[in-house]
Amino acid sequence: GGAFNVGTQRNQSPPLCDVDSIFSGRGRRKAQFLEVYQQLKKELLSDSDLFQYTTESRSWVEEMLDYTVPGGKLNRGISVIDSLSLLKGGDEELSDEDVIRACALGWCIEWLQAYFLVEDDIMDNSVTRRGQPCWYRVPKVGLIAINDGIVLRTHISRILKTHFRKLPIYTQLLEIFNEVEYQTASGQMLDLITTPAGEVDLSKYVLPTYLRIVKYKTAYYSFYLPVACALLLAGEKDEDKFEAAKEILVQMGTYFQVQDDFLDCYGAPEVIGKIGTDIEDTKCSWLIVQALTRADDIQKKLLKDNYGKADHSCVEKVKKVYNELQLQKVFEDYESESHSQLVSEIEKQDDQRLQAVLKSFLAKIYKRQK
Ligand code: GPP
Ligand code: MG
Ligand code: MG
Ligand code: MG
Repeated sequence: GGAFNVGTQRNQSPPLCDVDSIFSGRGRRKAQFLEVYQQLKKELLSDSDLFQYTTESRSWVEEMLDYTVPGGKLNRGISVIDSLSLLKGGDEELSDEDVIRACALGWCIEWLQAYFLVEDDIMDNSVTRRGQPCWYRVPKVGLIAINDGIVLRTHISRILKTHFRKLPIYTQLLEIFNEVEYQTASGQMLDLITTPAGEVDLSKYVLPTYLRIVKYKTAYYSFYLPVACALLLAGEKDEDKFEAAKEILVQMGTYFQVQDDFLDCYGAPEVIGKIGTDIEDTKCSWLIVQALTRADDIQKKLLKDNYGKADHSCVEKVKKVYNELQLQKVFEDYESESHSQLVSEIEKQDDQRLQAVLKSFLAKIYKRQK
């Protein structure tokens, strides 16, 4: 334990593009977080009793990690340390060990996310991710990406073992990562079986079905998991705290996936870093669910005939109906309604520190553009 310095090895910081943010608190935290990535990568790429690398395999894994793990917004990962700091009452209360452990757990969540995204992009036939071709679209990679995703998943257990094996929370951490992965894979299954290939049955696209899919495929791993990790690191033992946080975080995760679905159609690819595929993929997206509750018979027919087709002109016809139904406005209303509901739920919590954690998470995603 305590094997590496935090914040002192400035010369080893990975390059940061946003010079202004380096000098702000957030930038420092992000730089610190990225330093821990370099360390974890080094540990994973060292030979062990379990696997001896060749030069070639080591550089494959290194390239795969650099391509798939650190290039996102890092919201989920950084939330662990942000939440721990709020739970403990400020950065001054964090020991070097706290910081390293929170960052290592944050990276476990980012690894989990990388694994899900590598596999999800194959399943969704997506083109770009985080402003570059999806990993499976890199010519030398192709379907090797399936196994790379599995490798990413196995890294999580390696990191947990190296950094947490000796702590009393180790079993709980293993359990929570396993359970959340189970929930996410189940949600992904719902997402996929609601839209079997070659079939367009719009009658399935109703709000309760939608809410069930997104709760499982997105909310648990993206929102509950980071906060649950921080609660465990903070030594929280009260099961009710976890449950109270879970309820609100699952609601927040639902709001987040509604934003994702909105941005799939209305976001600028150069901002969101990916090209939307929900209409082509016949997804049970928030937009189609809303459209179907508002469309007249002509619009319904247009949706039925054009949803789920790869053809550009079909996609445009669907988007035209969305615009006629003013779904941008419907989304804006949902966004502010959902925000005030979340704030009022958060304020019902009697633990002030937990309130701060939840509010800070909400602030990170409210009105996000990417
Ligand atoms: C997001 O759905 C859901 C996931 C990334 C979970 C994937 C789970 C697996 C077990 C593979 P999405 O397809 O809307 O995300 P995006 O828009 O980023 O492709
Ligand atoms: Mg998907
Ligand atoms: Mg996808
Ligand atoms: Mg999406």
